[in-house]
This record gives sequence, structure tokens and C-alpha cells, in this order.
Amino acid sequence: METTLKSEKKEVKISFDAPFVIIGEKINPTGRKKLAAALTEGDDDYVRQLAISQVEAGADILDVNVGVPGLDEVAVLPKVARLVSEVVEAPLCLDSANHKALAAALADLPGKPLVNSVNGEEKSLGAVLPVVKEFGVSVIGLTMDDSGIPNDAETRVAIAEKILERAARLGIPANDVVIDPLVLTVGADSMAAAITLQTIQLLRQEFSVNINLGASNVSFGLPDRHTVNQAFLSLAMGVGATCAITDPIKLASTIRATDLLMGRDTYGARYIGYWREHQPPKEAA
Ligand code: THG
Repeated sequence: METTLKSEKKEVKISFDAPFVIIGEKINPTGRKKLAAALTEGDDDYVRQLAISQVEAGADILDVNVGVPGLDEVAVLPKVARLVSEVVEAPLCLDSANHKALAAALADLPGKPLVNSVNGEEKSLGAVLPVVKEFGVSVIGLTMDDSGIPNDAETRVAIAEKILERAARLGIPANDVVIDPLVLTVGADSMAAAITLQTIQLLRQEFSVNINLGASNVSFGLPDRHTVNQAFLSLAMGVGATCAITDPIKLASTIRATDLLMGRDTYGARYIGYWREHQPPKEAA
């Protein structure tokens, strides 16, 4: 199963046989006061800098979320998405539950971005899937519905199946639906990550669809989040996740190492290439 995303100049393929795809998480104002202020005040340079630094660190795609309370997403999402698309070649992942904001951004962007997201709620299916169909793009489907986030893998898989079916009915093929089995923090429930890992395994067995994770969610509220995030991503890749929204500055090296260990990096070329490019500059003698 291959999901293809495109910007004006670049194409990114997500599949189990290809290297894991890194979606940079940092253009998201949740918990980031400086970005929330930049989005409210129109400080475009700060957003540009977040885009460029993530691509330099190894992001293949950039998530764009402008969810600041009181901010008009229908106006701001297209503006910020356009701004980002002008400074990096990476395709974008438009992170909003507002179908009008998604449609406005899609109307204004070249290529084939990833819509983030639809879920199993009737209201979401009815509003977001027609937009995905209209623009011929791909979408992330979250395994939650009107009853919330199930705390068992089987019910999450059943919601994934419902999203895939509803997409198919509108003519959206399974390879344009990336399923997100949802990551909650192990700080609140020590079984949270295990349930997500089990959902990934079941999804791979039943549908062979591409699988995304909001990986940093796993460590909210814990000390040394970085270590927990690294361990979780490796485990998730091992059971079949194919892309993640994460911090490329902190996680790209772990991801490149895990691809190498999984036999997805011939001669270790990507691992070595990544290491070479990210060596700290040598001090002058
Ligand atoms: N699935 C999908 N999309 C998602 C999520 C998901 N989008 C949003 C979120 N979850 C994934 N993105 C983030 C972005 C940042 C953080 C976590 C998840 C994060 N931020 C730090 C904080 O809030 O403390 C701040 C980091 C910083 O300063 O760099 O942890 O699950 N489809």
C-alpha cells in the first residue's frame, strides 16, 4: 500500500517497504506560547524559521496547525500553509478539524497535501470526506467516534474499518487513507502505549493500510520525554507504523537507526548520510 503526497516540487511516498516518513510537529501552537503569539500577530518569520529548521533536521512533510483559541482558522490556515510552502519543498499535512479551513487551504495549495484529519464521528465523516474527494488528496483517519477513544484495540480497528468503508463509498481509495490508532500519554494510563501498539499490529494484519502516530503525545507529563518518545517510536515502527508526526530535531536519528535495523536502508546509506549532515561543526584549530 503506497500513499503519495506532493508539494509543487517534491513527492513523498509512505509505505511499509520505504523508509519511515517524518512529519514535523512543531508548527502547532498547543503548549507553545511563542508560536501562538506569532500566529496571532502575523510574525511570519518565526513560522518560516520553524519550517526550515525542521526540514534541515530531516522532516519529509510538515504538519501545519494554527489552532489558537479565537483565531479564524478559515483565514489563517491557508495563509500559514502558503507561507510554509514558499520556504520549503516538503509537502504539507493540514492539521485541523475544521472542514472549511481545510477546503480553503487546499484551494490555495499546489500538489497533494495530507488532510489531518477525519474521525469516525458522523459529523466529521460527513464534513471532511467530501472535501478530501473534491481535492483528490489523502487523509488521516483517527480511530475515535461519537463515543470517544475506545480503550481496546479491536474497537479502534472497527472504527478504522468504518472510515475506510465510508471513504470507499465516496471513491476515495484505501491508499489515500492513513489510519491513526491514537497515542495517549502513558503518564495517565500505563497501558496506553501497549493498546496503541496492539492496534497497529491488528491494523497491519487486517488492512495493510499506512499507519500514522502523533508520537509525542505518549510522554505528556513525564520527565525526560525524549527517551520515552524514542523508545515508543522504535517499538511502533517494529510493529508496522509507517509515518509519525514528531519532532525531527530530537527523533530523526532514532528513526534512521530503526530503519537501518529493520532492513529498510540498503548499505546504511541514509543512516550514514544523516549522520554526516548532522555532525556538529569542528572547532577551528
Ligand atoms: N494524531 C494526528 N494529529 C495530531 C496528533 C495525533 N496532531 C497534533 C498532535 N497529535 C501531534 N503534534 C504534537 C505537537 C507537539 C507536541 C505533541 C504533539 C508536544 N509539544 C510540546 C508540549 O506541548 O509540551 C512542546 C514542544 C516544543 O516546545 O518543542 O509535545 O495524535 N493525526
